[in-house]
Amino acid sequence: MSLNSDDPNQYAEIYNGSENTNKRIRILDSTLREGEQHPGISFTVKQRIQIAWLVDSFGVDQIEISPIVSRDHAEATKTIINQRLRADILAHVRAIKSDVDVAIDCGATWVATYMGISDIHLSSKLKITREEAKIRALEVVDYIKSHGLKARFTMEDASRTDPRFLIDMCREINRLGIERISIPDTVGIMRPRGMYNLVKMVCESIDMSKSSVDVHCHNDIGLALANSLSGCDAGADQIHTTIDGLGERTGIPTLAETAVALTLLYKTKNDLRLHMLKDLSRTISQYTGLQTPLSKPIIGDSAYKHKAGTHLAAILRNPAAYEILDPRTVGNRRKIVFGELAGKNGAAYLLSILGLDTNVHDAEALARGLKHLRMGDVLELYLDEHLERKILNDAAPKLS
Ligand code: HCA
Ligand code: CU
Repeated sequence: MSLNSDDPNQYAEIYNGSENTNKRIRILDSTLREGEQHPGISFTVKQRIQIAWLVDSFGVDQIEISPIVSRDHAEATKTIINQRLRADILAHVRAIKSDVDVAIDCGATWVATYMGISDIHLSSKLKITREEAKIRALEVVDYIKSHGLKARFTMEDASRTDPRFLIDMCREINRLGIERISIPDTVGIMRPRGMYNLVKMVCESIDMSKSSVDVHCHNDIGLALANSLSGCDAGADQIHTTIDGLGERTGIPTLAETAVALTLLYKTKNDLRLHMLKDLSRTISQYTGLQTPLSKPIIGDSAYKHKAGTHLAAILRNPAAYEILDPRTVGNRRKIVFGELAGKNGAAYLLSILGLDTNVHDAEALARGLKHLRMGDVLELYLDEHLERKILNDAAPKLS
């Protein structure tokens, strides 16, 4: 960490600490699988192929898709596998041999299989005993491995599973030489410390030279990304995301927030093309017809919008006063709102960009006028590159 007196984030970095920074944390994007489980979403085959291309060129490590949902899901899976993208393509199926056969028919080289192993999933969903679940899981993993394929096994509802049974399952599956084990917080009930303890327990129970651990955290209380990062602090090395966080109910971590957290806070080595983030979100929203909330971090339209007069005054001198990164880094734009809170500094700036004199009297008069504006008729401006340069070079207009 460099203590450069010009770096406004330097003290925050001291509190964040350097534990696990630089550790390579991978991203699996599940927009095509978990994302399609979001109410009202169903992509066309062509859209699925385009999404795979996009997240691959963004730089994720793995892409997950379910071939068993329908014929056209299988077709999309097959076509995407044939594209020979850089990311691994995982066919996500139930822990049932006939499902694995569908994945194999699609030409999968990676199969991700899942089974609910908490007592409530075993009794209410699968209607089998723990012993039967274990036999089924081991047979399926064995079956995938006997085809020479790479495999992941998901301990669905891990956070609500009896730890003794969870450890037993993880050990047995690890012994079969599975490449990855996914530990999901399927219902989003963990707090960060809980996810840490859960993942640590799993990592300490298995031979990590054989299997690596994924975290898949649901956002029911809004803690999905915090919990995922905590799981990585405890030993996992891959986070599941979707574009805009789409998924069952309230979804999982967004690709954008995860990618920025890893790059900015964890300084994890990667070649993610962060500047694609806003466009990825825009494309998905066109495909789904769902509007991305304005306040969504990183890619929301208000993510770099400044309104209060005190904020404007500072932003006009140095945007880092209220921004942790340059919005262009993530393909977004800074916006200034000239409304009832703009104050005389904001008003003076508005006058200057309109090519008018910036004297105190006019600025105050304009600020008073702006006070009468209410939501809806507020003036909102993007700063084009010329104006952005002007801000940084000239700082705020001087009030004469
Ligand atoms: C599901 C369950 C899952 C699986 C996660 C994973 C979960 O909807 O099928 O395979 O890592 O949240 O447990 O999404
Ligand atoms: Cu899930």
